[in-house]
Amino acid sequence: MDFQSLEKLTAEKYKKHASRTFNYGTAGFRTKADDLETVLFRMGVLAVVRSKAMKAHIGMMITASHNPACDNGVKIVDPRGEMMAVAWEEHATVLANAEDLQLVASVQQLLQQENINQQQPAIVVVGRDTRPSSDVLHAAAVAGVRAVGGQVVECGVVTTPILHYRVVCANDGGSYGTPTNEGYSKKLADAFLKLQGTGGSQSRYSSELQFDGANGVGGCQMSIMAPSLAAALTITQYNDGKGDGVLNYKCGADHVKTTQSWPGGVPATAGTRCVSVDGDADRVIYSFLDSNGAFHLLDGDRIATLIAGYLKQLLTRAQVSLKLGLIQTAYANGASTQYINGTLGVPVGCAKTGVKFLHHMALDYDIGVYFEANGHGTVLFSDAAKKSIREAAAAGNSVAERLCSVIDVINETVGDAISDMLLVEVILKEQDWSVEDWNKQYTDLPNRLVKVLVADRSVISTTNAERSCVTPAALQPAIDNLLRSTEFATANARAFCRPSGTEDVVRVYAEASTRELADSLSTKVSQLVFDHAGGVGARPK
Ligand code: NG1
Ligand code: ZN
Repeated sequence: MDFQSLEKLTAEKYKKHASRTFNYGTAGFRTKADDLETVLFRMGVLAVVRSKAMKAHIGMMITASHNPACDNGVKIVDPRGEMMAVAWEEHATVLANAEDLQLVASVQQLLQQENINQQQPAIVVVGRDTRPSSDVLHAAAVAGVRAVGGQVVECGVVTTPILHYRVVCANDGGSYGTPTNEGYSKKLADAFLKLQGTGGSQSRYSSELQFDGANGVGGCQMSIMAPSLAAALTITQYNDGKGDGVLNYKCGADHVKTTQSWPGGVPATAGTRCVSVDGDADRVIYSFLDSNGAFHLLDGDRIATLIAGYLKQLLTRAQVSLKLGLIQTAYANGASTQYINGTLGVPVGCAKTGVKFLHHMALDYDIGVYFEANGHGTVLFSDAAKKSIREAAAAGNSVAERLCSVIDVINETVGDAISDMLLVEVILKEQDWSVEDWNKQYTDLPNRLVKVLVADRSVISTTNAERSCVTPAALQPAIDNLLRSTEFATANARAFCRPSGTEDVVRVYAEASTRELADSLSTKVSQLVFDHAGGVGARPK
């Protein structure tokens, strides 16, 4: 490798900002866009090194997902579509923080440490969202890749799931799908239309829906795909990014889920499904207003249970024996876990927050459904599972044939709002369910998710998939005490706290049988966190 160009660009164009430390967290680097140009340049370099190490195409997605429009970020995607291996997060952090004059030495050290063949060609697949800062950051990333002799495959402005899809297709010679944006749209739309057929005599299901694009790239992608879905789905788009609406502002999946309210910019039409995606379209949330105008949320837990229940039904009907399981996090509503175990009879596991942990646990099953409550999730099919389903289909089993199309409509490479939406629509139509019917399957426990500011969130450490605190030592006993008190002991109450991996806050989650109790529990646990873990500012009340 030749480092002249890297040295020159570092000295002249991509000088490091003084006095800022960057940390590659759960979602890569994510912060105010103004601070990120140098980081993106360096991540271009890192992606080249990772590509040489893996002898494969590596992905790079420039986005800050559901964060405000002024933020941005970057995630590196490994060859099979997973988040970059945890061991390399530290390498990314080291490169991002190296002094300008030390950068080349840091890269050389990494090459040596990982025993990388420098002659190995490197290819980086790059995508970006619609943020105002994404173009400049994209230019910096590409400059970084090229500075050390890497080749760039441009995806343009795409959703995060398209970028993951493109990385996977580029590495497997196209067997997962054609490695282009059009290839992605066509694969999903074809599978969807095949599953929906034409017409049908549904009395409860309606093919009409409202789509809230969060004023981001999900809106753009839906504009591309809606015409090809039109035979089976009447989509009216809002917050599609074409007007003057601001990205993620009072709309989109994160807003709807966290505020538990109807998205701005979407007409309040009773009984119509509203599908909200986040700023990079890897999360999806459904909601609707009933005839009294009351708001109802159908979140990731609800989507996961719908999908798991449906897959179980198909496997039984197809008489294909495969191990199906569902993975949630501690944030899953207790009522959904109860429903999965009790009513659906599907085994359920709990993973730490962060897609990579859910993904990993889902691999324990032949068919692993994983979803975060916030609407990020997908389904993974093992190679053996695909083989037995395909063999059954080839032998004339029509349910297995349907399962093959279900596999094709799913984006296994990462959580994908549009793919998940299409699958939900397939299931609702096949069950002939209205959105109210879907909502009736179980009743969510009222819950509250709040943030507590502390001086140093790393004083909190957790165990048991983040459901119990280990340190500060007195915190968990205090929470347990509270949960044992007469007020909460018989109220189906549950609460936990953990340091966020993406924001400088501690998150507190509480649920209980009534809204009042859930709110009161969340306040009381927040006060315990504040008192035991060095709260700053005003004590929660
Ligand atoms: P943190 O900030 O670690 O809670 C949030 C989400 C995660 C995940 C990541 C990545 C919640 C409670 N947490 O993580 O589920 O989506 O962001 O974007 O929703
Ligand atoms: Zn996202």
